[in-house]
Amino acid sequence: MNQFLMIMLGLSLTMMNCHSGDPIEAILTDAPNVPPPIKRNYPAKIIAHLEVKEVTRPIADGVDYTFWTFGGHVPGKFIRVRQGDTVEFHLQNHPDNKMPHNIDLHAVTGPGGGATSSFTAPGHESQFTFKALNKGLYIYHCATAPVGMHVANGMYGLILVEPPEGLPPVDKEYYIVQGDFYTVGKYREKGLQPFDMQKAIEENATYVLFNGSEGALVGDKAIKAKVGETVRLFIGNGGPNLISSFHVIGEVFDKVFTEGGTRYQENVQTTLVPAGGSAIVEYKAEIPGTYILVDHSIFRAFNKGALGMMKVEGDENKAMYSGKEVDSVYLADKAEQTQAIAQAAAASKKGTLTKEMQIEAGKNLFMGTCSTCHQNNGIGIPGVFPPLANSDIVNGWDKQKLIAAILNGLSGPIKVNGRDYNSTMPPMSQLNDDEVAHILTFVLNSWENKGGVVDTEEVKVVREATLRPPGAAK
Ligand code: HEC
Ligand SMILES: [Cu+2]
Repeated sequence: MNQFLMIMLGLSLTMMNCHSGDPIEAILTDAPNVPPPIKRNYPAKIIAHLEVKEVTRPIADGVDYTFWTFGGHVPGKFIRVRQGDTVEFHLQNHPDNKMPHNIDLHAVTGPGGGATSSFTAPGHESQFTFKALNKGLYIYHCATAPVGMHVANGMYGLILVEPPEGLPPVDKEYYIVQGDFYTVGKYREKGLQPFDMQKAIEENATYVLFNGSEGALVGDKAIKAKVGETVRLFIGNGGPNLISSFHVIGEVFDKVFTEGGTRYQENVQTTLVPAGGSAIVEYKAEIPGTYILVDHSIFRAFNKGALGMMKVEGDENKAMYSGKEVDSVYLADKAEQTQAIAQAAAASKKGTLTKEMQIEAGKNLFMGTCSTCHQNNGIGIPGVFPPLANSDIVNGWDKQKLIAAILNGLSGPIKVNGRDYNSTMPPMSQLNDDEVAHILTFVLNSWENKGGVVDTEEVKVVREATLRPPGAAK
């Protein structure tokens, strides 16, 4: 063989091993959206541009937080490549940012997963290239000191390295990442909340959230599917601290690619997603309704925000699920509830809160908090839970005493409307000052009670002036 032919052969072999065609600009998406499946049957050169932006946006209704993000949102943009692709990565640090940042992609084999090559000051751009050697679903995150703080501020996202043959087709794919957040103020305490380093060190999360804000996957932002469709969730956990027990109430996962790896487990109820790890979850939507996504470390779902929704539309299947009895207050009306509460929170921040808004928010808070004992209509259960409707206590006690009863609980003998009770109402000081004010305003204006308004300041004063029993929230 002559030399020329040898060279030609060598060249074409290199081309085959490496990649063919022009470089492709990666399609990146914001959660819960996922870039389209890769249809290529050859490895390519991929160019990815990811811009770090430090942004202030709501973490909960009426509560703002300054997030550091890969692309403007938490989680960062979803990156989808094919095993064998060569990725030319551009990390851009927006000139308005205050901090230097970098990126560690768990899909990268190489020092720091790219972090050592991507340290970028504000107004600069770094570039490095890696080959996607291993298939799987990987977290990426910032690894600039203090690393914990960068991660706690929302600097993480997912990169999927598809197997060469692609993933089996499904009808719907979604992108969800859990993260824990640490604010100086309590859960839902309004205003711009700074990061709390001490709470982060103690792993005492104020918020545990899907996709970076309470309600990111609730109401009309719920993920959707139709009866009969197959659903694939790309789940990540950015941490920085907590492990997720990811569960969808009312679904069994047909397949879980545990830890985002190659093998799947079948028929799983709850899957562990490590901090800095992932899982791919697949199931078929079979019964219409609203399904609640939670971290099954359940206080996180009810008291820290780790709650999302999937809405399934389509025909009932009575053989599989009768669809009768249960309904009540469980969680199904969370969407409506959040809306009224959000409205009141926003208005109170602007100083435009009205009694009507308080009553509406208070009603929604009452349902699910107080109604479990005092019943939806406030009449209680004779001999067990006293009535709030037309109650001589509600109408006789002053506001301070009512507020104190909610914050600190009540026990011992009490006569309500001529009937004796001697039981215990637990302290509900986990409710914030707004919430207590709304609930009491609702109670005072319902069921023939005397009317009136309780405002946040009055609750605050009582909270400061009275003692919580041991074990109650502050
Ligand atoms: C776990 C059950 C339970 C929950 C939840 C509960 N209560 Fe009570 N509540 C009681 C009991 C029991 C008493 C009577 C306590 C006693 O015997 O001393 C009571 C008493 C009261 C009273 C004084 C008596 C009356 O009937 O007027 C008020 C006011 C009241 N609760 C309001 C509330 C409000 C508002 C909420 C929601 C924030 C709430 N409660 C949640 C069990 C509960
Ligand atoms: Cu950073």
